[in-house]
Amino acid sequence: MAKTVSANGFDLDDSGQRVVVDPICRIEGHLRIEVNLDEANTIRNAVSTGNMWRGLEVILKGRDPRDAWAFTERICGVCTGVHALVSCRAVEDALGIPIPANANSIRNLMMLAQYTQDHLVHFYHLHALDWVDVTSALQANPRQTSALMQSISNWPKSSPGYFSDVQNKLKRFVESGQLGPFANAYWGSPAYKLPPEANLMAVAHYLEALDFQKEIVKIHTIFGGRNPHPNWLVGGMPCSINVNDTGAVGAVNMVWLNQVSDIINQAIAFVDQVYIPDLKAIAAIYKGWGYGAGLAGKNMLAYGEFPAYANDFSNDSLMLPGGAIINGDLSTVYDVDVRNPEEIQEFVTHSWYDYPGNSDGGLHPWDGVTEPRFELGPNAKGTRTNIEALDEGAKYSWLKAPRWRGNAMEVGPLSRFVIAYARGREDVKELVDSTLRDLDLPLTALFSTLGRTAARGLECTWSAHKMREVFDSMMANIKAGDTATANMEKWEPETWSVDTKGVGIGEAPRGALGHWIHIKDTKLENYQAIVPTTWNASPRDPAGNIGAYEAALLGTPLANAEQPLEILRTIHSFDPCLACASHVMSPDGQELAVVKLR
Ligand code: NFE
Repeated sequence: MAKTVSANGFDLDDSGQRVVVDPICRIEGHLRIEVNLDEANTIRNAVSTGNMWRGLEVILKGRDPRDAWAFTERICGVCTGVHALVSCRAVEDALGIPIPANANSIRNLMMLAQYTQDHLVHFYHLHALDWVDVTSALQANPRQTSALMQSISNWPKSSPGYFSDVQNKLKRFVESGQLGPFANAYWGSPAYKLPPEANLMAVAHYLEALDFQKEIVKIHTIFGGRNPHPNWLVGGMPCSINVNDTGAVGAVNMVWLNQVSDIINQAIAFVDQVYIPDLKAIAAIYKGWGYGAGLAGKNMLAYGEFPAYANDFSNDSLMLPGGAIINGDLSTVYDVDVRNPEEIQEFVTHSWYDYPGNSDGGLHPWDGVTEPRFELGPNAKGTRTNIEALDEGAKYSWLKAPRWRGNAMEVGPLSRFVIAYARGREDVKELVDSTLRDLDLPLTALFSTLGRTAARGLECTWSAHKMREVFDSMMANIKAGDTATANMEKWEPETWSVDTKGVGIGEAPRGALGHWIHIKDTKLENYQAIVPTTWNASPRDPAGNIGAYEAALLGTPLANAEQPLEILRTIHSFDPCLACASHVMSPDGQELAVVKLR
């Protein structure tokens, strides 16, 4: 192939050295990235491959639609609950079931808690080590780390003694030879730029965040009984509210509600006093590293989330609006109709699936087909069980290629914030503009790896504060005498249409999420989910558009081709979840690749 231009305008050149990173660690699921480097070690071609098969659609066929949430929720333990939520929405849409106001508030609270916890975990535990060299923290002066911390935040854990203790803990880790979560990274890469003191500060917060994140998800346990995988209900939420219950009934009472309120306060404090100051400190040092735009600022998609009013998914109701931006024109935000067969389609020309008649055409998810067919292309290198290089001219991923009106799209916190910004949402504009002002950066700086990372942090503080708003408004409703949490009017299948379709959409932490269902004779006839990582990690489509990961890697120079840290930075900025995007295993249970841990 050598030099070519993708249909969406990216220069590609596959003539140079091929570098394979497989598996990409510190993500959920299994992802392989292959790139070609030019002589200056700059990425000129990129190939994103989900190397597990997604079988869930097949498992759901013939089941009771009221149970679907419990199956789909188990797609993933990270974005736990989001698949259950959109599954309930899909069934409610198909059967015409409205939910009560309290159920809407509880769903919003659970999703906001999910965003807050997920973004926190992503920043500290999945992404920070792309910027923070843990080994350098051993050289830090704890006194100077303390001074640094106190200059950016009034978080109480900031004394020299505290940072000295953290450093000693880290030393013991290293001396024991059991680095645990800090094993297998590209330590010492010249791409790391933080001074040792900032590295020590970040390590301390890595450990604090590890401890704190479990508090946030107690909101799930209070309203949904457990985490991961809390309980949901078609028609509402499965918890009753009784502020006067002494515990005898097992309803959510004032004790539990007060605990939710306390957790919200703690989350706001941690995010605003630890996460955001860390994010800004790290961004200030790396802001010259402006790579990783890809589709950001060009083609971005969001369905929108957090209906302020129950059963109203219009942009007037959604706290984060939906829409699509095409070709970088931020002055026009298109409405997205997920029911229109011309808008959202999935293609499998470069995916390990077959469509009827080997068609290269796209299928709307209501008509979606999931027939696996694994084969390596003629230019692949290696064997089926030890793939050295894939052939991106042929089938090369277990992910289908979703497209909006034929366009590859980026989804996620950055897309949500850019669309909210372009739609003139003042709360989002204020957060974005003040952060860019603090960092002395233009709006276009958002369209980058660091912009993606920053947007996730800003959305985390937005979510923590939104929890307070939603909780207070729910309490006002309860105090006014409305305690309903479920609508069981259409629970019995005899009340359902014989043949009906529905769609549930929303925004998972990683981006736009949709479940499309077809119910026939009270059973699931077809079920298709298109998840955020399928959009972002998508392979090429028959028209030749490359996906968001592939586009974002192009043009990035590697400081050292043996330590491709920069690939991790950009891929991690999307917070990949291949468990959501594609799952189970090869259709015949065969090993698909021999992998090296990095
Ligand atoms: Ni498994 Fe998920 C989120 C969903 S990702 S993490 O967020 O849906 O593709």
